[in-house]
Amino acid sequence: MLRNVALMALLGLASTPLLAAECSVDVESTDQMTFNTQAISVSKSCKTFTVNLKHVGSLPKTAMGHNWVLSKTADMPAVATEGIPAGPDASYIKAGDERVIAHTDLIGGGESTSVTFDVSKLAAGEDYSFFCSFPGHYSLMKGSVKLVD
Ligand SMILES: [Cu+2]
Repeated sequence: MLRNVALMALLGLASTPLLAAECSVDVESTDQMTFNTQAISVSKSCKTFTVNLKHVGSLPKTAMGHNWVLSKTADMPAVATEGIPAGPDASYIKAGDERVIAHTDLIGGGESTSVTFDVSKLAAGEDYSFFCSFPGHYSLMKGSVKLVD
């Protein structure tokens, strides 16, 4: 009996962070102009999805700033290029750019930020990407975002 209670408690502890993790992801970015992931799966069962972005490097955001931007893959080059004139204070995102589904602020070494978006903004069968819109970064800093069951 005691053993069962202990086992249940253990299972309860183990399952709580797992469930919580399903609707969020931790992404790290570096001084080497990389993200530590190339693919993010978003479960259809999530109402909202949160991306926690951390810059694990030490370079300032003026030299090696990073953000996390979500758009359709086909829109990525234009969103990144047209975002450059907006500058770092606008996170290199053109004001009112409706192709941007979600984005974080631009951060530098040692900083963290996050963004939460409605999963209903993603359509099944559409091709989405995440990327960094800091000038010149999206050629290396990008990956796929997939809506999954
Ligand atoms: Cu970057």
